[in-house]
Amino acid sequence: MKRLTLPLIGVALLTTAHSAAHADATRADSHAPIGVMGDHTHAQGEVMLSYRYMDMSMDQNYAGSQKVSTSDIHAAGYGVAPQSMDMTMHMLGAMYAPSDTLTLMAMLPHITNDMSLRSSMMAQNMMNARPRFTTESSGIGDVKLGGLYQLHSDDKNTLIFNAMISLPTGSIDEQDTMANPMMGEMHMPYPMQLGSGTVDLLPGLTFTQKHSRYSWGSQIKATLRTGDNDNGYTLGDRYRLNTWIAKPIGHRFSLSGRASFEHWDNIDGSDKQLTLMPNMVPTADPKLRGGEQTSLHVGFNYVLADGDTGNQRLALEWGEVVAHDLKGPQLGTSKILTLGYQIAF
Ligand SMILES: [Cu+2]
Repeated sequence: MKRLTLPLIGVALLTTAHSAAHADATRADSHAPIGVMGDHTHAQGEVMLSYRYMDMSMDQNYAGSQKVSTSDIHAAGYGVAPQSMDMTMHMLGAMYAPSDTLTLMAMLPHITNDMSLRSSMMAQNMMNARPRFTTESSGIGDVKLGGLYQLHSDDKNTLIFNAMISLPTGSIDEQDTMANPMMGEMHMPYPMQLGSGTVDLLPGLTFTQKHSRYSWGSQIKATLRTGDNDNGYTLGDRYRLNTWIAKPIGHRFSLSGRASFEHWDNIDGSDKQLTLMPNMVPTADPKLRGGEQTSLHVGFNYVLADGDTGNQRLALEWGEVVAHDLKGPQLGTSKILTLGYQIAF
């Protein structure tokens, strides 16, 4: 009995306090924090175009939740240890609503990966490895297409079914010069490839609730790979839970806080183009790719204009990963920055 009373009182209070709340598309927090995708649908006939810039940085290796140093990795017998990695992404998005309940969506990413690595003394002496080197890959990533279907919508609550797929448009044959420049360009390990190489299903559910003084939402999404790619492997499935709360300040601005939990499996099979041995560098080992991370984010949405020039928005979100549990040694993400511009008309 006691367990039920508290939430019931809570719900009753919120209902009375905010009974005047109603759906308002121009509210800054009517869109989720910019790091969340597929959180909202549009009214029939509406079009939205968006641009996002994302930066993910990694600068620490982990095995489980323990930090692992470069010398630990060299001591474990690896000739080369990744030091840091930076992934930047430019993403164009388009949304169109043929009806109030269905919004179609497409996303086109352009990805740049930069990795810094360090060779062990032994690799330097025995294999002419450069002490330090960087590798880079850049190009179009996997295009995502699909729809967002509104399962339920009232003045306050919205439930969306996310039905997207990811197409293998990103390259899985990226090459660069490795530790020994004499060997020329070589096929790069898994994290430096730009796409999955498989058709991936991206189902999800997004719930949002609006009150007059705040709003919150929660989204669960999966990335489910189908089949093997042309190089004979399948990236691990991913699962992500996002929960956020946002507070409007004035008519055009909202502040947000978000917590995200992500789990991803190891790679199935192994890349037949990869000549680097898994005991040379950890990134070449398909069994050292799985993991989990929890991140916390703060951000804002700002409605720039709402009128003849369309509903224009600017948004920024900055996040930090606070807990890692990685099959390792594996580089863990430390910081995530997302910047976005959206225009709807
Ligand atoms: Cu939109």
